[in-house]
Amino acid sequence: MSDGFKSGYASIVGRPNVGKSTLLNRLMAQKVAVTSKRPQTTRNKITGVLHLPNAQIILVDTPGIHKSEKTLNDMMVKASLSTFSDVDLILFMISADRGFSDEDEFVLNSMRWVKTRKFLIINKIDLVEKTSLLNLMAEMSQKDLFEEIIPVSALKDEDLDPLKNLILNCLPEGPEYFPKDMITDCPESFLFGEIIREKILNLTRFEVPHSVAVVVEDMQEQGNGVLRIDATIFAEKDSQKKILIGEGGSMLKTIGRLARLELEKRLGAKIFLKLFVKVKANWRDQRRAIKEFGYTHDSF
Ligand SMILES: Nc1nc2c(ncn2[C@@H]2O[C@H](COP(=O)(O)OP(=O)(O)OP(=O)(O)O)[C@@H](O)[C@H]2O)c(=O)[nH]1
Ligand SMILES: [Mg+2]
Repeated sequence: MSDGFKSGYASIVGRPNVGKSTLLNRLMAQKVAVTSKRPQTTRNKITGVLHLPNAQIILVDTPGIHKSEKTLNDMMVKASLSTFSDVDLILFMISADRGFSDEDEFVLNSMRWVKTRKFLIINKIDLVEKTSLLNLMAEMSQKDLFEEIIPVSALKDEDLDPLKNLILNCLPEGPEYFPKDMITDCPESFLFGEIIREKILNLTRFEVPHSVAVVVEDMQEQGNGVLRIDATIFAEKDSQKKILIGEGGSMLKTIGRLARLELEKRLGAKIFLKLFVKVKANWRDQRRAIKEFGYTHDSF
C-alpha cells in the first residue's frame, strides 16, 4: 500500500429509472453501463473503477430496486441489496421531478437499518424549479439518515468533482484493488451484448424490452482488420421474435446497424455484427437461463 492511498466501494442504489447508470457513466467519463428511458434497464451489479491521483473509487451501479413476481427481477433486487453492507458508502438516488415516492420509500426502508454511511443524491434537477428542489431537500433532511444531500443532474452537470470529493472523503486508506488500466470488471463480451440490448430497449415497446436477453456467442478477428461478432437475441415468445425481426428483417437491421456503429466507434475497428433471434419461453423465470445469459448473482 502506498502512503496515504485511499480506496473503497460506493454503490449507487435506488428505484428503477432515477439515473443511476447515467451517473456512473458521467463519473467515469465513459460508458460502462447502458441506460434507457425504460425502468429496469440494469440487470447486474456493474463496477466502474475511477482512478484518481492518490485514490481509487470503486463505483457499483445496481439494478433498480422494485417489487416483482419474476425470478429475474427478484435476482436483480437481491444483487442491489447485497451491496449494502459490502460497501463503504451507499449513494441513495431519487429523482427531483418525481419527488420522494412510495417506491423510493420501499428502497429507503430496505437500507434503513444498514450501518453503512449514506449520501442522498437528488438527480434530474434540470427538470425542476429551484423552490421545489429546496422543498424536497428539506423534506429529505428530516429523515435524519443521510450525511450529505447532493443535488445533481447526471445528464447535464459539467462538473461532478464536488460529488467525487465528497465520496473520496468517506473512503478509508486502502490498497489499489484494481490495476490502472482496468475500468470495469465486466467482460468485454458482456458489455457488447448490453450495447445491443440498449438499442432494443430504445426501439421496442410494451413487454418486448423486458423480455429480451442478448448473448455474445463468439468474437473472431477476421484477418482483414474486421472483428466478427456473433450474438443471439433471446425473446420469450414467437410474437416478440417477429417484432424483433420486423417486416422483411427491417427491425433487426436497424438494431444491428446502430449497435455496430457504436461498437466500431468504441473499438476503432471495422465490425461485422451477425445477429440471431431465438425464443426461450419464460426464461425470466428459469434460474439456469438467467445464469446462462450472464445475469448472475453471488448468492443466487
Ligand atoms: N433530464 C434528465 N434525465 C436524466 C438524468 N439522468 C438520467 N436521466 C434519464 O433518465 C433515464 C433513466 O436513466 P438510467 O441511468 O438508465 O436510470 P437507472 O436508474 O440506471 O435505471 P435502472 O437501470 O432501470 O434501474 C434515461 O432516459 C436518462 O437519460 C438527468 O440528470 N436529467
Ligand atoms: Mg441502470
